[in-house]
Amino acid sequence: MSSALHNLSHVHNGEVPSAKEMHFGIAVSEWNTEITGKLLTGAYSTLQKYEAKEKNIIVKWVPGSFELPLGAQLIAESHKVDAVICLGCVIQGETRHFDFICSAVSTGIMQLSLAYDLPFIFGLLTTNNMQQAQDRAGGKYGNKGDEAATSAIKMVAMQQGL
Ligand code: DLZ
Repeated sequence: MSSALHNLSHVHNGEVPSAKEMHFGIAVSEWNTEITGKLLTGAYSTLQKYEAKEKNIIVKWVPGSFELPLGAQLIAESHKVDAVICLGCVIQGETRHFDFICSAVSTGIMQLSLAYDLPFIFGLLTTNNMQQAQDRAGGKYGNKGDEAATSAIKMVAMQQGL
């Protein structure tokens, strides 16, 4: 979990390999765009920081986080990608909607990874309020998009190295 001790934008374990020859998809949710736009900026710029080419990064928007697994699957089926990064922000409300969305998205993304033998990365913020989301979307705890991008690069390198 991100905190004062774990900044999402810092690479904590090992070096990040070059992404020069890698292809990425990014599925991003329109809900809480104020946050998800920043996650997208973080993920995109981090991929570029590690040399991914713009032409090798495809971005597709979906209506809400619940649609991220299908959106990611459609990207994987229609484009040559080595990994798909899923970006969304679910904020706790008064109803149990939060629990159902978070559970469905996390299970859906994990199932995609195993079914496709491809890294589908969980770049979802699941927070109690907007402030916690802002803190993790380029705020004091870094950017979940950065973390998702470095995870994607590391997993592609790991898979290609086998
Ligand atoms: C309906 C809904 C609600 C209440 N909250 C969020 C949220 O905080 N974050 C998010 O990404 N999406 C939310 N949604 C929309 C659902 O993810 C989904 O798009 C709709 O239920 C339609 O399937």
